[in-house]
Amino acid sequence: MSKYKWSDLLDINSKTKAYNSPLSCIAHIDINAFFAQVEQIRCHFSVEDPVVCVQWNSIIAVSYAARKYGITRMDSVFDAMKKCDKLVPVHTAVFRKGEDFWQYRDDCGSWYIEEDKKLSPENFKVSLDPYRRESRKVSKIFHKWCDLVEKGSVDEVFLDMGRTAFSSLLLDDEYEDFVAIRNQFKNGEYDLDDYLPPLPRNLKIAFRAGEDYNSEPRAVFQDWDDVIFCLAADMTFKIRKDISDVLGYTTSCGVARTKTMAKLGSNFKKPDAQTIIRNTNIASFLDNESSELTSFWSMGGMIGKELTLLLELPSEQPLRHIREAWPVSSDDLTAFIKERTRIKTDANERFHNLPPENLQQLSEKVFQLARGDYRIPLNPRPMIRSMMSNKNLRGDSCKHYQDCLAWLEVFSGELTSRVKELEQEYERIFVPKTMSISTRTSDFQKHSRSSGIVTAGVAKAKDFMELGTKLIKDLDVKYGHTKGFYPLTNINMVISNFEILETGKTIVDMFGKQAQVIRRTRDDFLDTKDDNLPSIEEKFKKELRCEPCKLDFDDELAFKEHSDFHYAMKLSENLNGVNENSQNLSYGERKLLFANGKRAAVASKQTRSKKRQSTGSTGSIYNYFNK
Ligand code: DCP
Ligand code: CA
Repeated sequence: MSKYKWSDLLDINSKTKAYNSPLSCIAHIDINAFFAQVEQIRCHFSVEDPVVCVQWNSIIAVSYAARKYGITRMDSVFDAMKKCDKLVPVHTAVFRKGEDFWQYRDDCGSWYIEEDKKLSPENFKVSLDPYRRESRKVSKIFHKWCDLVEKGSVDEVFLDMGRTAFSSLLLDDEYEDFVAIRNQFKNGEYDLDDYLPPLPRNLKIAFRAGEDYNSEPRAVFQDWDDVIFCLAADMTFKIRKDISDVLGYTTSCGVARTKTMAKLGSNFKKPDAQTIIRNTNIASFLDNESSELTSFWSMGGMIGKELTLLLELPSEQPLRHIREAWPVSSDDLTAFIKERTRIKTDANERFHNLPPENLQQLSEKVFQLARGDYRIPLNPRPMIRSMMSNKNLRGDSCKHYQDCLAWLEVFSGELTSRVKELEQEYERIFVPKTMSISTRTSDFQKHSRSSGIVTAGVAKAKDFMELGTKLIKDLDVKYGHTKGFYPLTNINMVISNFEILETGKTIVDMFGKQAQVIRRTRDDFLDTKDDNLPSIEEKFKKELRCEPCKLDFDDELAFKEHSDFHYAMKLSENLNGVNENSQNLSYGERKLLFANGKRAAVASKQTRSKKRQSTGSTGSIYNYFNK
């Protein structure tokens, strides 16, 4: 008998419940030596060429071929050239001062002898746009395969593998090992509180060589979680192959039950590898692979260091110590942390990153992290709050007002194209409402000015430049004549307070409650004459359509009544059963309920009993999804 229940399994088929299910399965995928791979592929070098991506004299990404020479990000390009005489340094794209577009200047860089090829930071600004573009291409592939993707950074994502694993196990016919459980599921011969059946004997599925972290080693397939990880690993392999086939990038991947464990997994073997940390191997992974509290993402900074000190964690197997010293609940750990904080405070030792009001929450987190059980949901659409274009200035590159304008030109160009990219990514219009310009003098005096952005429509580079000019003028008038203001050491432009407007007809609010979405089309804003703008009411009118019934409504009340009718019907079907032709089912519900063309009458909730249901019914599923 399995230790997991049917409800645990069904939970992974829900985007909102999956991360919390005992059968949760998360993948983390990170692109190897990202910027270096982008440059290697763009410039048609081979994987064996020791490419490094350079910003001025610094190396910001090291290809795995270059790592063989002991080159790291800490080396300057000159140090790296000493370590490897075949080194292939490639400089990032750059904006030239006074221009609002970026360019690659592939025959330039600080390592060239000719002065005019040196790309001085006084006259150029690095552009990371090419990497963001590649990142978006990779994102598209992730979204093609997976319905819940969280972008961790420019080159890493978390994927909730719940639905794909669920489908592989119960809906697809690809894996012949699972005919029995699939039939049990399709015929509704289970109750949500039942334990899952034992694993079939002699499973044909298998992990690829080296991908199952199994240092002890333990039996590979003990329960359904192992099966789910294996099916998910099959899928992440396909996703990674797709990325490599289409875009050429190699990636590393981790698969585990939580985001933090999956991230440790992807970091474990690089490049071009995947590591699966099954639930049974979590403790041995954490203890045998030198993991510390600070190894966890979000614990890497001062909080992790202060906690390590406060808890007096040993240098050997510190996480095992946490599990063994506080075996039962995080309450004991909280009490311990509180007591230690009191003693340390009395001794005048301060822990600035451990405020008392957060201790309970923090100790719960530590308790769970040490067990590989810190569960947090994936956030598919983090809300964009602001966007900055920044330039650290050297020497005399910004010694008067005109120089400031030349940099504002660069910032306006960069921010406009970033807003456009954001619009393409989210299929929404983003209108920033606030701008601020900040400056820093050589004696670290900071000044800034901000203002609302008033535009007739979509903000354009010209608007940013105009407002930026006004703001910098204010600063110049007030401080420009004071000693030490020029030359500036930093100047930046920040746009924020985005209004997000819908471009299409979809009614899905991508940002949930994080932002207010207003429904208009981009064309509305590109129209120069305000008289041409359709009113919001008119726009809403066009949206009053019931897709299942293919009916348009003229007024909102009638539309609402019609929607209420569907809602009532759905409730009724939930109680009394549904048939395949119902207009109240979503595509997903229909697919799930009537998979493979099998017609399934749904039993009513009232007749559902604790007992197994008879064949021919998938009542539990439907009721379950409608809870
Ligand atoms: N990056 C940077 N400066 C840093 C760290 C990173 O400019 N201090 C950029 C360059 C990297 C990209 O971010 O290519 C992704 O960072 P990673 O930490 O993921 O490093 P890499 O992808 O380069 O290497 P790895 O294969 O170890 O992930
Ligand atoms: Ca990376």
